[in-house]
Amino acid sequence: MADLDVAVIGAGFAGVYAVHAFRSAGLTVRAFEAGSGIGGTWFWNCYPGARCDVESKDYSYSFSPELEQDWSWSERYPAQPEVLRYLNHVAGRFGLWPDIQLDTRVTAAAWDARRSQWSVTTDDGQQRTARFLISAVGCLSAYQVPSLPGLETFAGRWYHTSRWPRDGVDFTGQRVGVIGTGSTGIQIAPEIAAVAEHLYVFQRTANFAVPNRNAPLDPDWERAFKADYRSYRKQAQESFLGVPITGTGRPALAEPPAEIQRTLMERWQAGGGMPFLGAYTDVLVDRAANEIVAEFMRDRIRETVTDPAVAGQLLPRAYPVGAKRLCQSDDYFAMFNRPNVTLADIRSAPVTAVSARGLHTAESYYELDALVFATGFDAISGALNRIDIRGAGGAALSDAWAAGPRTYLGVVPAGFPNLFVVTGPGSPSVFSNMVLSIEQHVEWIRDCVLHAVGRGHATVEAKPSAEDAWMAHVTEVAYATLFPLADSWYVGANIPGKPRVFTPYLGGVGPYRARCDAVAAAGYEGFVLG
Ligand code: NA7
Repeated sequence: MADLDVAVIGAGFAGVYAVHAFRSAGLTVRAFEAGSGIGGTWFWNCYPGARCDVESKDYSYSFSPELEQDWSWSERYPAQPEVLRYLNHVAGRFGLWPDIQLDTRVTAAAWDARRSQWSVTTDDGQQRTARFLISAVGCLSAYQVPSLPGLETFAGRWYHTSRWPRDGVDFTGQRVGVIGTGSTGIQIAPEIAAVAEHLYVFQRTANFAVPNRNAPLDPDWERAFKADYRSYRKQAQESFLGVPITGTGRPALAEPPAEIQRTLMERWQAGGGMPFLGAYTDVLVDRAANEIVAEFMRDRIRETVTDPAVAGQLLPRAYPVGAKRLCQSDDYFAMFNRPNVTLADIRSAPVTAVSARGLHTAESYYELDALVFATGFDAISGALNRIDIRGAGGAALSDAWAAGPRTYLGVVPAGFPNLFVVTGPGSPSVFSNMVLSIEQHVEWIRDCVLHAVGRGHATVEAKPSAEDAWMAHVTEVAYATLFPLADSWYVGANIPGKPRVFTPYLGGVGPYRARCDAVAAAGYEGFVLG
């Protein structure tokens, strides 16, 4: 008899909801969380300026109408501390703490075929057994620091944004370098510029960013919105991104140029990436349409940044807009008008070394007191690959995923019985409102487990043929778009040596949910229940 029905790895949005969902279904469950608090990515990424790029009304659980009504978000886009407060509120409100074990990292998990259970090892030396194992490790949790020669000799302090000191860092009067200009770099740089003596932004790839137009939420708006929250959530579930967006429904290439400019400007003024990119139907599938939107955005940089040479370096040209995660910021480009900010192009003059007092590039030397890595993550598969997971016959998950991560239906890797991956490779995950996709996955996994247990089955396995067919479908959909053209973390291009495979599912949240439901309704087609 296993210690637990369900063991959950991680206690971010996915792990917290999994504890609630399985416990409410009458199963014993325990989440093991490496952090000293819950929140996952929202726990670790506590750097200044950290903010969600999905609106708070969407980036919140929908499973409880009462929670939805009681909780009030203070801003349109929630800042990291507020997201963390929300998750702690949820854990308290639903009494989840007894089933969440903090400060405990899962280091290994092995399938015991004889007993049909997982044996889960944690870094406190304990071993637990569970009938089902659920990965809730998140898509962006395995952070990466580039290996720069001489970094160990640096006399100042260096930080990765995803392991930010919880007491904060005072950069007052310091010369600070930030490496990385993705979503994180773009959020943290203006915060540092506001206090540092000088900020050097080391840019390898110029990025697109739309304004947030973040603002406090008006209580009257909130009251009116909440009166119909249920039907809004339903629209979200059926939508493409997990957020209801109203586009024009027309291709840009069929629109008069002046009309395109008017539409884009209207959406630019309103703020937010999804409505902006979703204005026209062809922007993410047609190079020419994409270029119209890209040029509109370059014009906004040209008119914001006063030094034309700096503006020129900031113009993104390396990839189609949207093919990397679209950044959102109200103040990033204007920051370059400050006298204490310097942009350094490390594409043309790469970093060669770090020494005691600063950073060397092929062209210059920058004296620094502190260095900040906003260099991202070994995304989607990195966190799971760092755990020694052994499935049927002792096969390692990291071997099964050596040519790229794979699952059937975005949730179950073939060869790993009773292992479910929340927002796994092959699911909409990072191309959707994550909270909504997490809820959909957790509920689907719960129902699958209850179906198996209720019929006396000990195991749920994905057929290898079903996994092959699903991943072929994921690839086919992706290659009908412009997404694979960018060297992004979506394809693993940010991690040296990682196989270039596009694994998020671009078929849309609504159609994906319908597919998952159809598989369940057909008695879990593509799975073997043993
Ligand atoms: P990202 O989006 O992966 O951005 C990382 C940034 O760091 C990006 O500008 C990279 O340049 C740069 N980078 C990475 N490695 C290096 C090295 N070795 N040298 C120089 N520059 C480097 O991570 P974020 O944390 O900003 O955002 C991750 C997600 O979190 C985001 O998409 C949202 O969904 C939330 P590159 O573009 O690769 O040339």
